[in-house]
Order: sequence, then C-alpha cells, then structure tokens
Amino acid sequence: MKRALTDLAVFGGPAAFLRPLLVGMPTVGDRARFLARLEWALDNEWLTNGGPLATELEGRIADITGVRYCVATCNATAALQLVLRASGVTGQVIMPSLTFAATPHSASWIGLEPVFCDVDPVTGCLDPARVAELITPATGAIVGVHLWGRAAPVTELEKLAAEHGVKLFFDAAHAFGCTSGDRPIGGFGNAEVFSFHATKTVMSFEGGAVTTDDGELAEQLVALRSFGIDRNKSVTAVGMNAKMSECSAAMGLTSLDAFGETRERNRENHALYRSELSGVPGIEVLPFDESERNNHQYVILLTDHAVTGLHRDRLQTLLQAEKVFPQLYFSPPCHLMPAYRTDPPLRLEHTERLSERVLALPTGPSVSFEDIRRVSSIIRLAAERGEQIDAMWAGAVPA
Ligand code: T4K
Repeated sequence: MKRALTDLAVFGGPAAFLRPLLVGMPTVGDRARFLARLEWALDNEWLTNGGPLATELEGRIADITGVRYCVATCNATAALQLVLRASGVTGQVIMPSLTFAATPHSASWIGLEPVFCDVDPVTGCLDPARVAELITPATGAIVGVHLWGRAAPVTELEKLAAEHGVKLFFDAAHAFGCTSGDRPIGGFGNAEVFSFHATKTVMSFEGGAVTTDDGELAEQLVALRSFGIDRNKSVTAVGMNAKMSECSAAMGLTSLDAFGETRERNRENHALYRSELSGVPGIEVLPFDESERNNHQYVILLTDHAVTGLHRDRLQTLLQAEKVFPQLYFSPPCHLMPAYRTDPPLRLEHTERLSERVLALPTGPSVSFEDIRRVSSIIRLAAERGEQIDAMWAGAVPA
C-alpha cells in the first residue's frame, strides 16, 4: 500500500496539532514601541525621503558598525546595485555562487557580468586563491559574501583588490552585528551592504543599508537612491528610487532595540542544537568561529548522505511533515540556477558539495528550547535510521 508522506509525522504526535516552525520568523521587538514610533511619524507628517526615523537608524547603524557613513535603502538588492553603479564598476564582478540570487542579480541587473568563484570548503566564503585566478583586465570588482554571518576573508580580499586595482564590496546581508576578529562587519572593502528584510535579525519589513568610510561614495549613494537628485536639487545622475520609508525605519529602530536579546537568544538556540545533535554520524551543526562575533541568525545543518544513507531533500520533506520548515540556504548555488546555468555547466567543487548538504533550521526568539529538542530528535532519529527511511520512501512515493 502506498503511504502518504504525512504518515511519517510520528515524532511529535499528529503533525496537524503542531505549531509550524519556520526559518526567518520576524523579530519585531516591542510592538507598542513600534506603534508609538509609527504614530509619531504620522503626527509629524513626514513619511519618507530621508525622514527623521530613517536618519536616526542610519546614525545608529554607523555607530554599531564603526563607520562614518550609513545610507539606508528600501532593500539590500537595490543597495548592492547602487553601490556598484555609484562606484563606476564596469565589466565583470567576481563573487561566490553560494549565496542568495540577489547577489548576482544586483550586478546583472545593471549590465555587469557576475563571475562565480568557488568557496572555502569549511567557511563557505570566497576562497582568495580562487579569486586571484579569476582576476583579469575585465574585472571591475569583487563582491564577498559574509555567508551565514561568518566573516569572508576580508584581509586577503582587501590585499588582492588593492594589488589589482579593483573595487571590493561585501554583501553583509547575513552579518549585521557580526565581526571579523574584533572588527565589526560594515567597515571592510569600499563599502558593505546589509539587509533588514523581515527575515533578518534586525528587520524593517523591507530594508537595507550601505556602510562606508568614503564620503564621496556616500554622497553619490544618497543622490542615486533618490532619482539622482544631488544636494543642490539638481538631477546630476540617472538614479532610482531606493529610499527607506519612515514606516520601515520605525520597524528597524524597534527591531534594533531588541537586537541584544535576539542575538543572545539565537546564540542559546544554536548552542542547544549543537549539543542535541552532537555525535550523530553524518550530521553537523556548523560551529561559529569563536574568534568572531556572530548574530547566530542562521543555524546551518550539514548532512552527509554517504554516512546517514538519507538524502538531504528527504530529511527536509520528513521535517516538513512534522511542521518544521528548514530552508535551502543556499541550494542550488547560483551558477546552477536556470538564470545563470551555462552549457556545459560551470563546476565549483566546494560550492556544490556544501550546497548539496545544507539545511537552515528554524531559530529566533519565537522558537522555544522545547521546539529545538523536538526538531533535533527528529533529525537524530532520521539520521540514525536513514537507510530504513530511504527504503520506506521508495514504497511511499512513486518514482
Ligand atoms: N544577499 C544575501 C546573501 C541575501 O541572503 C539576501 C536576502 C540579499 C542579498 C538581498 O536582501 P534583500 O534585498 O531581501 O534585503 C528570504 C528573504 O526574502 C531574503 O531577504 C533573504 N536574503 C533570503 C535568504 O531569504 P526567501 O525566498 O527564502 O523568502 P521566503 O518568503 O521563502 O521566506 C523565508 C522564510 O522566512 C520562510 O521560512 C518564511 C519566513 N518568513 C518570511 C516572511 C517574509 C516569515 O516567517 N515571515 C515573513 O514575514 O528569501
């Protein structure tokens, strides 16, 4: 008899009664404070175009990241485009493929060519030796990604960029409040870009920001995010509309107020996942580099099919049947997405290996320790009985 996949929901009682556990549930902070800020903005009758709340948020982000300038935007994807455009980058942009599609899209969308580079097999961040091999006269910039909040090799990349006279930016969408050593992410390269999307540790519904010490770049960004209107009210460049609204800024400030607590809670969640799943063959909760500060926004599980006998995708389906919804951050890697796939396909060994193994697990303040023990017990059981489950699957799901 064929069995439905939901029949596999046996670990926590009938799945129908379980609260869904998602990756990226919003961290709002003090809702009353958010609403008070919103009321204030409404009373103030200034709702966007560089309003006081957005300006306050920019100031606080600049302080936290230790930079001179912060330019808030409507999201990180637009911020990446603005930075590349404002810096006059042309030609090719070297970047990892193990990232969200927004990273290459931001280059492609403004007519630049993303060149995908392999990553370090342990950190998942750009491998500087591979970057060096890809630099040619056509290279306009390098974009590193602080994947899962772990710092990209900033020093090596800064050295490479300086040697070859190319610009260097960082996609820090995952890395607000993180450090490289004891230096805050935000001040590396020519500029860095944060995301404050609803799913991020600090969120503003939609939102982003560029941080930089380059005053000229900051001024250009301010103009370009607002139709290219410069400080003399003259349209001196072809800009876009990428401003942050006061509603988003009110949310961002409130979420930022709660950031200390959010990070601590995420750190505890991560530690609990690690201890609950330690010693399970073929399963690893990615540790964080103790010499860095992380926001622990992503709990990354790496599975080894060869050891567990259970494919990552089946583990994901099994968890879904238990109302646990992991995310594939990031699988497939960008170079294998239909939008970027070449024929024959580019091969990036370490990127593909990590991408096949990754599952991001639910975390955040609304995920309880009890939830984490339940999720971990499902994973442990599934990993220990991987081959059995695989065999059962063959009978459950038509090929
Ligand atoms: N660079 C990198 C490395 C990035 O990861 C991202 C974005 C960017 C650049 C660009 O940043 P933005 O332009 O967005 O500022 C989500 C986010 O939309 C995206 O911002 C984020 N990275 C990416 C990693 O995750 P999806 O396609 O996975 O979103 P979705 O709708 O499937 O939701 C993800 C999870 O969050 C689900 O478990 C549901 C949950 N969720 C989502 C929303 C919107 C909630 O619980 N509540 C919500 O309100 O992209």
